[in-house]
Amino acid sequence: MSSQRTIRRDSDVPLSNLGQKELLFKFLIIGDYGVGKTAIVRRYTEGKFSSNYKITIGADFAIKTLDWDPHTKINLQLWDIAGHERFGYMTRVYYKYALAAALVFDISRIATFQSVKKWLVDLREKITLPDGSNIPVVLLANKCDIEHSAIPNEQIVKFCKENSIGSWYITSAKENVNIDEAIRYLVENVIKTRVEDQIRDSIKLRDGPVFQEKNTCCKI
Ligand SMILES: Nc1nc2c(ncn2[C@@H]2O[C@H](COP(=O)(O)OP(=O)(O)OP(=O)(O)O)[C@@H](O)[C@H]2O)c(=O)[nH]1
Ligand SMILES: [Mg+2]
Repeated sequence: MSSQRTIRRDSDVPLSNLGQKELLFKFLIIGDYGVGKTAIVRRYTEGKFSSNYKITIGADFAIKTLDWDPHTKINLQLWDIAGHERFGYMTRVYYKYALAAALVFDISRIATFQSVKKWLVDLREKITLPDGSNIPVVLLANKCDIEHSAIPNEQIVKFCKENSIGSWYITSAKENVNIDEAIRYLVENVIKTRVEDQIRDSIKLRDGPVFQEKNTCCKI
């Protein structure tokens, strides 16, 4: 039996009568266990927070639709990846087709900041954009609402610079601090890259050789 499955990736679906584009973006939320990944996804997609800790097994995902501009609708898929090491062997499967990632640590647990590098290396080893470049990453220092012996901002800034992380935010899923802003940063980044790609492709097309259409037919 032969069947062909088309995988939709970051695709453009015209909404027929409105002349609108509908895009699908897959984003990853990664970082050590207990740092607040599920809480961030829940805050962003449902506007809710719970102080109960329920470990994520494998991965989970939630969708939020954004009316980005009058011509563009974005279906944002947030993949909430389990932080516990025992699920680590599965990450390659979950990372597939992701366009961006939020890397989270718990500002009150320094060990979770020390793990950020490991998560980043693992991510970049396993996924690149079709042109070979790294996917955009934002770093989130979560749980800023609780008492913490702070990791100095300079240390975080330095880490981002040394590891080509575009931006970082101090966040709280509990008190809804900077969650929307951080995700928005990633969406803007992905859109910017798409536009640059389109411009580059159109330049390539204009510079490329001109093929004359021939009257050919294909036999299979
Ligand atoms: N005070 C405070 N607690 C938070 C915040 N975000 C998450 N938590 C709490 O931290 C605990 C762990 O949060 P989760 O979102 O389940 O952590 P996770 O990163 O998804 O953990 P895994 O699924 O095991 O990888 C829960 O008890 C949350 O309520 C926050 O911003 N502030
Ligand atoms: Mg979780």
